[in-house]
Amino acid sequence: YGCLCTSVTWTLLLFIYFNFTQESQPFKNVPVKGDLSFRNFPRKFQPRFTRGPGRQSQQNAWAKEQLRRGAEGRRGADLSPEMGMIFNEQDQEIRDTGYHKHAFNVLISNRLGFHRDLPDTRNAKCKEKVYPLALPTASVVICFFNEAFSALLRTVHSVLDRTPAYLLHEIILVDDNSELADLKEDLDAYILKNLRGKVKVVRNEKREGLIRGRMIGASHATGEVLVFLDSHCEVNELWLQPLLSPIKEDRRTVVCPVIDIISADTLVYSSSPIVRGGFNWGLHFKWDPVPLSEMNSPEGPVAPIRSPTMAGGLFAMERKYFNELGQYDSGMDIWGGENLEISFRIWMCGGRLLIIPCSRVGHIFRKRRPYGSPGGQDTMAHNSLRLAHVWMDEYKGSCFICKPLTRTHDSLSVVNFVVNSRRFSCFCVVWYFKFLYCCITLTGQPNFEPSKYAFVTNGIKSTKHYRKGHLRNLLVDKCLVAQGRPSQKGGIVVVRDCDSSDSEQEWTYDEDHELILAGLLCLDMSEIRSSDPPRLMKCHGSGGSQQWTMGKSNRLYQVSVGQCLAVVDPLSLKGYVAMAICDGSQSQQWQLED
Ligand code: LR7
Ligand code: MN
Repeated sequence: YGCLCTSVTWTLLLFIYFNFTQESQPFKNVPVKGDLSFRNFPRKFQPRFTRGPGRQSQQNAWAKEQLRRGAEGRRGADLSPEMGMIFNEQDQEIRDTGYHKHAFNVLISNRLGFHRDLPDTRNAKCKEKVYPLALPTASVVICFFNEAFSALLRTVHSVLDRTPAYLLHEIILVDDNSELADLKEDLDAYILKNLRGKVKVVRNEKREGLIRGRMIGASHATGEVLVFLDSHCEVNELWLQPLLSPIKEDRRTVVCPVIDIISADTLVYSSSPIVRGGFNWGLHFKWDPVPLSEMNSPEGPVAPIRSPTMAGGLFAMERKYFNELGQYDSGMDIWGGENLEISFRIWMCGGRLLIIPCSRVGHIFRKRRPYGSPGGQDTMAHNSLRLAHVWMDEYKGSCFICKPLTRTHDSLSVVNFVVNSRRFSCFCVVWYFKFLYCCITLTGQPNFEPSKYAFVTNGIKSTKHYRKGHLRNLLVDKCLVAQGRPSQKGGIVVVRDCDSSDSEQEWTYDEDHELILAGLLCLDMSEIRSSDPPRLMKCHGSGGSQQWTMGKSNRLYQVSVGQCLAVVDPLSLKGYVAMAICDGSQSQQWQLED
């Protein structure tokens, strides 16, 4: 009797153990590198599964996916497209409000957590370089306004994970009076629990904008060098030493890392080409190719590059030099223009600005800025006007031709800043154009024709591998076509009777995972509302909203939406299609056939 009792108890215990642990810890048995398991993240960032019978299979699918990616480590370059998969309404909600508030895929950002591996995008020669051990210490200053919590924390942790402690004096977060409900409490709680003593938070009582925000951050800093970062960055391997070492050699050197690209739709981290900063007559920043004359250093591809301007968000500068040079123009509001202004000031007043190819930092490039200015003003125009009045001298006129509106602005408020800045002995703008931007034409005007600097980013399409054919839905046995003309931008797609002789029904599926109808437009998903149907849009070649994967069970999976293309109502003659949670049903099965 005793024996029976013991074995019943054991069976019961085992039963409870397996069921309970399997349910609450889906990744328990998954061997993964690093901390791939979501159990390590705050509850809020763990994937959510629907209750009920489908739960186990969702968890299994996730676990399998983790396993697949775990084998490679969670490297930013080869994230699985399934990373954005939508399982339920909560996922949908996180994704849609994320795009709305932050203009990038917050669902994937949350799933990535606060740490991840990144592909080492440096030139191989960088690994041979040695840097002095004794370098100035750094205060990293990160301003943020309504940033997504996971992106902000990944920025902070990437710095902590990849910076030698003895060089990292402090991290200062400047909260620019963010309005998001939980951000303040979440951040305070997280720092108290995990980052006490490592990260300082400074809070602005009113919205100041990133320019005054950085000045406030700098005023709290006590390290020798200020390093500014945006709040949605990830620093790469050995990023800081290459920045500090030229500053140590010459304190009037300001340095920028190469800004690698983190995709807003997929969070994939990829390498940027080596380019330098320029600008146009509208006083907008742009990238220029590096002229051959600047590339003849014996160090070759890893040598620092002189750059006329900086992008603005990511740079390092000796703290005392930042103060001596006059910090920023505190009359500039919210966003824009400060990067060109400080660039001109650095060069014209005896400093230099370098891009350091061996230092790499990724930045999430969003398609739009997710915030405005408090009064709705065009702060870029306001700030550019100040910049023109302070620095453009005889070239002011050229700027105002481009931006006639700004001419009417009151220029008195800049007088103080001019007087302050120009108390240094600074060169005039002609010097800057002639000796730095080196593009004075015969007429004496600086030459910024865009065509001269036209920059080829994409390879030639015709050399790509692709598949061609009709896209037949297996449930209704109809083909995906344009509702109107296939050349009509913004048009929706529907299913109609297949006609194999009709070239307007022909899709091309290329290496970039684009679906192109009749060789004209790409099938594209709106970032804001994934409940909108996909539309035909101009191909942009940067993945995300136009990236579709085919394969597994014939589904057409949209990477940035995390859903599958489905026929809405099989019985309706309208033939509408829409995105839906992938469920493997026949309405979601498509075949590309010749
Ligand atoms: O009112 C604000 N208060 C803030 O604290 C507005 C913004 N911010 C914060 C914001 O949360 C972010 O961390 O300031 C930082 C920069 O703002 P973004 O990310 O909206 O700017 P951006 O990346 O679109 O713009 C680029 O140009 C700006 C001009 O004012 C700044 O210099 C940004 O730092 C700069 N970003 C980069 O250089 C990254 C690479 C982009 C390129 C090319
Ligand atoms: Mn930014």
